Amino acid sequence: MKRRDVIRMGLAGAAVGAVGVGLGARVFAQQKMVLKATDVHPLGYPTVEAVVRMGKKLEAATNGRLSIQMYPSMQLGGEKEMIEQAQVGALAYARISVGPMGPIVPELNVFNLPFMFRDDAHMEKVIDGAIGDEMLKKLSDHPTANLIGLCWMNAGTRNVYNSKKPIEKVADLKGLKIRMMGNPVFVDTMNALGGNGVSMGFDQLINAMQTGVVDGAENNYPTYASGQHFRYAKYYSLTGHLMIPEILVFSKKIWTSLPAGDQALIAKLAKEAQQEQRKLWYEREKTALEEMKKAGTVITQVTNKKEFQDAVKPVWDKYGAQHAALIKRIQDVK
Ligand code: GTR
Repeated sequence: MKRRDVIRMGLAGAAVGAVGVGLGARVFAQQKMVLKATDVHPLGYPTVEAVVRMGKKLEAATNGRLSIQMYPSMQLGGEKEMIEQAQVGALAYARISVGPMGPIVPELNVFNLPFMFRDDAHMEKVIDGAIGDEMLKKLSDHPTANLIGLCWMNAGTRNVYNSKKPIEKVADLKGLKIRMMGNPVFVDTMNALGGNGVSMGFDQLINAMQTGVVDGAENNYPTYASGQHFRYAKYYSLTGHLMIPEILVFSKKIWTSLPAGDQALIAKLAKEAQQEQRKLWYEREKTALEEMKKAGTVITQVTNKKEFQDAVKPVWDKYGAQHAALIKRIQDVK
């Protein structure tokens, strides 16, 4: 068998698998390459749909040479696993929350502080502007993260839900075991609010709610509705404690094997996806809320938001102090 045929065979199975063999980008430029992408959410979810649409554009722009194969619904594991797979080049695109990226790139943790953004418009101005670009670059330039930050996506506001009771005030959280994303800032946030924050991957959450390992979790409407979490935790309270953008990352290992033209195309399409996902997001927030109501979710307003904001002050002291200048810049975005 000729060397070229061997390469072809490798590429047919998993394009990304061939990256490690140390061949020049010139050889690959001619070859078909299927870029694997993954997301914890199901097909049709705004983040998934945006990446699927991006794949179609990529395919059209390269006459089918580059395409994206989407693995939705945690088929490749939770977000921690997705990050690891992108880092080693086992997949190309991972659409993850900024949540689990905070421990890897410290500056990103500023987006993970409770009550950091005033509202969606504020968050969008930050991610669409200079700070958003700088943060993506920080990630891409990070010496050991091994990821390229491509773009941001909307993820609305996260609220607490549980199987026991409505949360109206901070004291109502006392004793409740609430699943938080794997990042100490979130566990500390829940603990500061008087609950018991339990760090856990998204892929373990349903089982944990079913078995009572946790009493609930916290998330935006679309995640709660798409994951049918109302089946396990019907009290959804508008605590609004976190507003965390999503991030689309790309494996640096695969990125560096691509010719500059392909890199530029992938980067451009990602920027377009950032805006496209936003439209899908607001539509899905509305339908998710309807699904929640139909499913009998008990939606509760908190009586005094400031009480919640005051309670998380220790989290700001612990995680925000070293990023005071960046925080000020974010707050100054009007
Ligand atoms: C969702 C987000 C996911 C994941 C999940 C979680 O809002 O879209 O990427 O981070 O939250 O709580 O783990």
